[in-house]
Amino acid sequence: MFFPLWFLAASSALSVVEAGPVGKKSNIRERINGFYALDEVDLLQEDKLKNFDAYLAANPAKSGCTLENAARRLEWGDLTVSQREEYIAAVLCLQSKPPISPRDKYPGALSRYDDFVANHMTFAMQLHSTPHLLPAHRLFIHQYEKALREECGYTGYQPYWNWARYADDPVNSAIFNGNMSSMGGQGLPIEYDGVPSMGFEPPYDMIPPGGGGGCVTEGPFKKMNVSLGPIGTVLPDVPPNPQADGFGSNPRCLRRDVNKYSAAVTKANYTYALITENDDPDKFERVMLGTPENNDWGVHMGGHYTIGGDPGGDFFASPGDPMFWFHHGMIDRIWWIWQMQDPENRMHVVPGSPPADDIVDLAWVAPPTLLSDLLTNIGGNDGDFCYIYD
Ligand SMILES: *[C@@H]1O[C@H](CO)[C@@H](O)[C@H](O)[C@H]1NC(C)=O
Ligand SMILES: *[C@@H]1O[C@H](CO)[C@@H](O)[C@H](O)[C@H]1NC(C)=O
Ligand SMILES: *[C@@H]1O[C@H](CO)[C@@H](O)[C@H](O)[C@H]1NC(C)=O
Ligand SMILES: [Cu+2]
Repeated sequence: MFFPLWFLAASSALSVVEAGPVGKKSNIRERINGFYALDEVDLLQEDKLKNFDAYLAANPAKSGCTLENAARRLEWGDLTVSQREEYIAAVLCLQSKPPISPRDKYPGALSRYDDFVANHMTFAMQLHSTPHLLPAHRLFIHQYEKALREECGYTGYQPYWNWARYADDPVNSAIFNGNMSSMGGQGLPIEYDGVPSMGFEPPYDMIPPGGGGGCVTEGPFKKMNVSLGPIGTVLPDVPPNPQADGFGSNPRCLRRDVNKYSAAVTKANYTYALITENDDPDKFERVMLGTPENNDWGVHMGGHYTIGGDPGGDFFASPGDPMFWFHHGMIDRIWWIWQMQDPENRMHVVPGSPPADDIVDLAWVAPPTLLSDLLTNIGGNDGDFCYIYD
């Protein structure tokens, strides 16, 4: 099966900017980074936080979660090298623990890490449906973060990937440069045609190859076993899964095509326009997922194919690349900034207006949860959500 387009398959600056004196946020940035300037989306977030603060004062979370006591998910480039190493060690730990997903159905899930991949493959359609896309991924990331912390002793929170910081040269970034405190490098170069984008007009009908596509041979994940899938691979020569459903054991290397052409649509001006120009929730989601009529891939596809490869470019098995969580963290962050522009009206809406009793059920990853309780990061999920992006 070939699913080059995420949404079709689901059917449906570097000048230094003075960070304002907005609470701890700017202090944290100044303390640990001093390297990356805030971009227009960062500044929008800072500005809208004031709005959100006032909203929370009038509508406090029952759980007692506040902006002050919320966990802070940091951008990868704002972590210290030792914080990055701690995170990486936790991911490797999860990849070394035995799985809990049903053994008979998922023989290819070789680790606790793979449990999450198998889950995404199983629930791909519901995870990506409107209205589930944003809230269900929020829950999915949260459970992953929890597993890193509770099962592998990680003391931080899930980092996110502000695509814009690295979009000009992702291969040489703190995320993908391949050193031992990066999330692994570019794949070895292979010959392939790139990723076809059905429904788009030339030259946007193809994401050109980014110079990789083969095995990742540098960094902490060079020995990683990708086992589940492929189901919807975008690369040649990925060995087929022994089971038709993709759940058989198929150990192979992690492959990537870290891709600046795809990254070009994730620069800050695209994300800023997405957040500020789409008041209607349905339109916000649609523009995020890509609009063929405008030949715009959308930041969601842009980020996925900046990673590309196997399983990163596979609609079903994409969480098998450890960068998945960073990308969907950024998507979650964008949703939150969109909400903060008008919290009175946006903290309780989601694209597609689901019925009040709509349930998100991720089986072994999380207990069944009311979708309407997943719409706020401050006190949602019965109080279990209490985090912000910094
Ligand atoms: C890896 O590269 C990043 C970004 O250039 C750098 O900050 C970090 O110190 C490097 N880590 C190691 C272990 O060399
Ligand atoms: C990958 O899988 C092979 C075959 O199952 C196994 O021998 C090897 O130890 C695994 N490597 C890692 C890093 O888990
Ligand atoms: C973002 O900026 C680039 C030029 O740097 C421009 O080509 C592109 O159209 C802009 N995108 C949006 C959505 O404004
Ligand atoms: Cu997904």
